[in-house]
Amino acid sequence: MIQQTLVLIKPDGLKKSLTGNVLTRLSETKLDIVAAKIVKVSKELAAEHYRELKGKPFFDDLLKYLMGEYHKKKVMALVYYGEDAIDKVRKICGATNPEEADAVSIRGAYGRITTKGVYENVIHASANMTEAEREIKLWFQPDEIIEKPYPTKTQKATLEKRVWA
Ligand code: 3AN
Repeated sequence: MIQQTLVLIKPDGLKKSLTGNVLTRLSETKLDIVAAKIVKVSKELAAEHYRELKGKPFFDDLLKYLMGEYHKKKVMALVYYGEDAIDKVRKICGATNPEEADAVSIRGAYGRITTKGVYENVIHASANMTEAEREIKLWFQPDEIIEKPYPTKTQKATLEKRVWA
Protein backbone atom coordinates (compact mmCIF):
# COMPACT_ATOMS: atom_id res chain seq x y z
CA MET A 1 0.00 0.00 0.00
CA ILE A 2 1.27 3.47 -0.87
CA GLN A 3 1.80 5.44 2.33
CA GLN A 4 3.50 8.55 3.64
CA THR A 5 5.30 8.90 6.93
CA LEU A 6 6.78 11.72 8.97
CA VAL A 7 10.47 11.47 9.85
CA LEU A 8 12.21 13.79 12.29
CA ILE A 9 15.97 13.83 12.68
CA LYS A 10 16.05 15.01 16.28
CA PRO A 11 18.40 17.61 17.82
CA ASP A 12 20.95 15.00 18.97
CA GLY A 13 21.23 13.78 15.37
CA LEU A 14 21.88 17.32 14.11
CA LYS A 15 24.31 18.13 16.93
CA LYS A 16 26.30 14.94 16.24
CA SER A 17 26.41 15.63 12.46
CA LEU A 18 24.43 12.48 11.76
CA THR A 19 22.05 13.97 9.18
CA GLY A 20 23.91 12.48 6.23
CA ASN A 21 24.29 9.08 7.89
CA VAL A 22 20.58 8.92 8.74
CA LEU A 23 19.50 9.98 5.24
CA THR A 24 21.83 7.40 3.72
CA ARG A 25 20.34 4.66 5.90
CA LEU A 26 16.82 5.79 4.96
CA SER A 27 17.71 5.71 1.26
CA GLU A 28 17.94 1.90 1.62
CA THR A 29 14.12 1.96 1.66
CA LYS A 30 14.07 3.39 -1.90
CA LEU A 31 11.20 5.63 -0.80
CA ASP A 32 10.76 9.17 -2.15
CA ILE A 33 11.37 12.26 -0.05
CA VAL A 34 8.42 14.55 -0.85
CA ALA A 35 9.03 17.27 1.77
CA ALA A 36 11.95 18.46 3.91
CA LYS A 37 12.75 21.41 6.13
CA ILE A 38 14.66 22.54 9.23
CA VAL A 39 12.38 23.54 12.11
CA LYS A 40 12.98 25.37 15.38
CA VAL A 41 10.52 23.52 17.59
CA SER A 42 8.27 25.49 19.96
CA LYS A 43 6.95 24.02 23.20
CA GLU A 44 3.46 23.97 21.68
CA LEU A 45 4.61 21.99 18.64
CA ALA A 46 6.59 19.53 20.81
CA ALA A 47 3.64 19.03 23.18
CA GLU A 48 1.20 18.51 20.31
CA HIS A 49 3.54 16.09 18.56
CA TYR A 50 3.91 13.97 21.71
CA ARG A 51 0.37 14.53 23.04
CA GLU A 52 -0.20 10.76 23.47
CA LEU A 53 2.61 10.70 26.05
CA LYS A 54 1.27 13.53 28.22
CA GLY A 55 1.37 12.38 31.84
CA LYS A 56 4.40 10.10 31.42
CA PRO A 57 7.18 10.80 33.95
CA PHE A 58 9.61 11.63 31.12
CA PHE A 59 7.21 14.01 29.28
CA ASP A 60 8.85 17.32 30.31
CA ASP A 61 12.34 16.07 29.43
CA LEU A 62 10.99 14.71 26.16
CA LEU A 63 9.67 18.17 25.20
CA LYS A 64 12.99 19.81 26.12
CA TYR A 65 14.82 17.18 24.08
CA LEU A 66 12.69 17.75 20.97
CA MET A 67 13.00 21.53 21.42
CA GLY A 68 16.78 21.12 21.37
CA GLU A 69 17.50 22.32 24.88
CA TYR A 70 20.12 19.59 25.32
CA HIS A 71 21.69 19.88 21.86
CA LYS A 72 20.83 22.31 19.04
CA LYS A 73 17.57 24.14 18.67
CA LYS A 74 16.64 22.50 15.41
CA VAL A 75 15.06 19.41 13.93
CA MET A 76 15.01 18.19 10.32
CA ALA A 77 11.48 17.19 9.31
CA LEU A 78 10.82 15.06 6.22
CA VAL A 79 7.98 13.21 4.59
CA TYR A 80 8.81 9.87 2.95
CA TYR A 81 6.38 8.45 0.40
CA GLY A 82 5.99 5.05 -1.25
CA GLU A 83 5.03 1.40 -0.84
CA ASP A 84 4.68 0.45 2.86
CA ALA A 85 6.57 3.59 3.85
CA ILE A 86 5.58 3.42 7.53
CA ASP A 87 6.91 -0.07 8.25
CA LYS A 88 9.97 0.28 6.05
CA VAL A 89 11.10 3.41 7.89
CA ARG A 90 10.24 2.08 11.38
CA LYS A 91 12.26 -1.06 10.69
CA ILE A 92 15.41 0.89 9.85
CA CYS A 93 14.87 3.15 12.91
CA GLY A 94 14.84 0.27 15.39
CA ALA A 95 13.20 -0.01 18.82
CA THR A 96 12.28 3.04 20.93
CA ASN A 97 14.84 2.17 23.60
CA PRO A 98 18.23 2.62 21.89
CA GLU A 99 19.82 0.04 24.22
CA GLU A 100 17.33 -2.57 23.02
CA ALA A 101 17.32 -1.54 19.36
CA ASP A 102 18.97 -3.82 16.82
CA ALA A 103 22.64 -2.79 16.68
CA VAL A 104 22.53 -2.03 12.95
CA SER A 105 19.34 0.06 13.17
CA ILE A 106 19.66 3.86 13.29
CA ARG A 107 18.72 4.02 16.98
CA GLY A 108 20.91 1.01 17.81
CA ALA A 109 23.91 2.52 16.05
CA TYR A 110 23.57 6.17 17.11
CA GLY A 111 21.19 6.39 20.08
CA ARG A 112 21.94 6.47 23.80
CA ILE A 113 20.20 6.88 27.14
CA THR A 114 21.58 9.75 29.20
CA THR A 115 22.46 9.33 32.88
CA LYS A 116 19.27 11.35 33.56
CA GLY A 117 17.29 8.66 31.72
CA VAL A 118 16.41 10.66 28.60
CA TYR A 119 16.25 8.50 25.48
CA GLU A 120 18.31 10.22 22.80
CA ASN A 121 17.28 8.07 19.89
CA VAL A 122 18.12 10.37 16.97
CA ILE A 123 15.04 9.80 14.86
CA HIS A 124 11.25 9.83 15.00
CA ALA A 125 9.08 7.97 12.50
CA SER A 126 5.28 7.74 12.44
CA ALA A 127 3.89 4.57 14.02
CA ASN A 128 0.81 4.01 11.85
CA MET A 129 -1.37 5.65 9.17
CA THR A 130 -3.51 7.62 11.63
CA GLU A 131 -0.46 9.03 13.38
CA ALA A 132 1.27 9.72 10.06
CA GLU A 133 -1.68 11.85 8.89
CA ARG A 134 -1.90 13.72 12.20
CA GLU A 135 1.85 14.33 12.31
CA ILE A 136 2.32 15.32 8.66
CA LYS A 137 -0.52 17.85 8.98
CA LEU A 138 1.05 19.17 12.18
CA TRP A 139 4.53 19.70 10.75
CA PHE A 140 3.80 20.65 7.11
CA GLN A 141 1.47 22.88 5.14
CA PRO A 142 0.09 21.37 1.91
CA ASP A 143 2.27 23.55 -0.35
CA GLU A 144 5.43 22.28 1.35
CA ILE A 145 4.75 18.72 0.16
CA ILE A 146 5.16 17.88 -3.52
CA GLU A 147 2.70 14.97 -3.39
CA LYS A 148 -0.58 16.01 -1.73
CA PRO A 149 -1.37 12.97 0.40
CA TYR A 150 -4.57 14.35 1.94
CA PRO A 151 -7.42 16.52 0.61
CA THR A 152 -6.73 20.26 0.53
CA LYS A 153 -8.79 23.40 0.00
CA THR A 154 -7.92 26.96 -0.93
CA GLN A 155 -8.95 29.90 1.16
CA LYS A 156 -8.26 33.64 1.07
CA ALA A 157 -5.44 34.56 3.43
CA THR A 158 -6.43 37.28 5.86
CA LEU A 159 -3.48 37.15 8.25
CA GLU A 160 -0.34 39.23 7.80
CA LYS A 161 2.69 37.18 6.85
CA ARG A 162 6.44 37.79 6.62
CA VAL A 163 7.81 38.23 3.09
CA TRP A 164 11.29 39.15 1.78
CA ALA A 165 11.92 42.91 2.15
P1 3AN B 1 8.52 5.75 19.22
O1 3AN B 1 9.27 7.06 19.04
O2 3AN B 1 9.43 4.56 19.01
O3 3AN B 1 7.25 5.68 18.42
P2 3AN B 1 7.02 6.40 21.64
O4 3AN B 1 6.04 7.15 20.79
O5 3AN B 1 6.52 5.43 22.65
O6 3AN B 1 8.10 5.64 20.75
O7 3AN B 1 7.90 7.45 22.44
C1 3AN B 1 8.19 8.69 21.88
C2 3AN B 1 9.53 9.16 22.42
O8 3AN B 1 9.49 9.27 23.83
C3 3AN B 1 10.66 8.17 22.14
N1 3AN B 1 11.18 8.31 20.80
C4 3AN B 1 11.64 8.54 23.21
O9 3AN B 1 12.40 9.69 22.82
C5 3AN B 1 10.75 8.91 24.38
N2 3AN B 1 10.53 7.81 25.30
C6 3AN B 1 9.68 6.76 25.15
N3 3AN B 1 9.71 5.94 26.20
C7 3AN B 1 10.62 6.48 27.07
C8 3AN B 1 11.09 6.10 28.37
N4 3AN B 1 10.67 4.98 28.98
N5 3AN B 1 12.01 6.90 28.97
C9 3AN B 1 12.45 8.01 28.37
N6 3AN B 1 12.03 8.45 27.14
C10 3AN B 1 11.13 7.67 26.50
